[in-house]
Amino acid sequence: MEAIKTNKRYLFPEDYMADPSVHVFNGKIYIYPSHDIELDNVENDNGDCYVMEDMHVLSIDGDPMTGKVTDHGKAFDMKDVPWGGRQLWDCDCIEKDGKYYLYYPLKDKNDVFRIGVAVADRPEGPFKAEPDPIRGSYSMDICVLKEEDGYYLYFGGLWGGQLQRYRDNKALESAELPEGDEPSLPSRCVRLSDDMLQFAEDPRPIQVVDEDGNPLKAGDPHRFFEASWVHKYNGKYYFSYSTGDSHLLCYAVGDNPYGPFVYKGVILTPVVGWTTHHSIVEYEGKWYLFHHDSVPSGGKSWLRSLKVCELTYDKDGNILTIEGMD
Ligand code: FUB
Repeated sequence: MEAIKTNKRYLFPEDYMADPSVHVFNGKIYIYPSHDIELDNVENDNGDCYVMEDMHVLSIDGDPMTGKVTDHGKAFDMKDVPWGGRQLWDCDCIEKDGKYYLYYPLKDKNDVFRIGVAVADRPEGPFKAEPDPIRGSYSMDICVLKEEDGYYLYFGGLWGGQLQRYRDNKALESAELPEGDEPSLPSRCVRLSDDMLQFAEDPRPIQVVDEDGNPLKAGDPHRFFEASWVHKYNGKYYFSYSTGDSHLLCYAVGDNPYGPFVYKGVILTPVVGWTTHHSIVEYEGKWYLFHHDSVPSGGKSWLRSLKVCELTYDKDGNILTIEGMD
């Protein structure tokens, strides 16, 4: 695959942060990242090296490539979550009627990922946690899409993200991870209730399909693994995601929030570090890819740094693949 080299900026060299969920609120870019913690290496397939406990909100004055980055300080801490156990992973935030809703995945006291909501009056928080997780929630990696008819929450991730423990929104006796030619496991999408605090329906599977409408296979290096993100471009819905163990950011295009989404290509080739994770945002007529890598920590996968670069579409709406290693 041919990848273009782009000018990239490390956004916050002062600290290790990852998994940027980015939105424009009141004309300004706000970043909702995970907050990595230094620890002895416990890298494994369960993601035990990702032990984040709190999160800060960052904002950028103007152009994301050059504007001043402000750290608004700690906006949320898992110790304020009554049901919380460990591992505060990738959050997202959305505005409704002047309130800001932070959706976060956190393991409960039984080490099972659930999704919680915390509410603030300002985009930078502080966010106050609701007393219980969302009923029927599971797995991790959140993205929220605001549409005219409501709000749609995307979630799910394999391996340490625990998605393989569920089918049809019910917990299995034991995890089942498809392999080879079996259909890959899909991300989920669910419409939120009017008060933004619960699911308004059962989560639905988000299928990434090939040009013939067949779900990508479990053995396909381009299949969904984690890090769902959805944005709109020219009236189409772009579902993008990480492929996990093949270390790509890929995308697929559909006609509505639930898909199906037809696989289109690679957004970002592998970066330094095991994980890759992102968001895609338009700001003042230009498009940007926010992501992370582990270059500044010398390749430690659990100590990641936030980056941004411009993202380009061709005349047919295809995203040009970006080189991850530069
Ligand atoms: O940051 C912890 C996990 O690593 C995220 O939830 C995944 O998407 C990966 O970036």
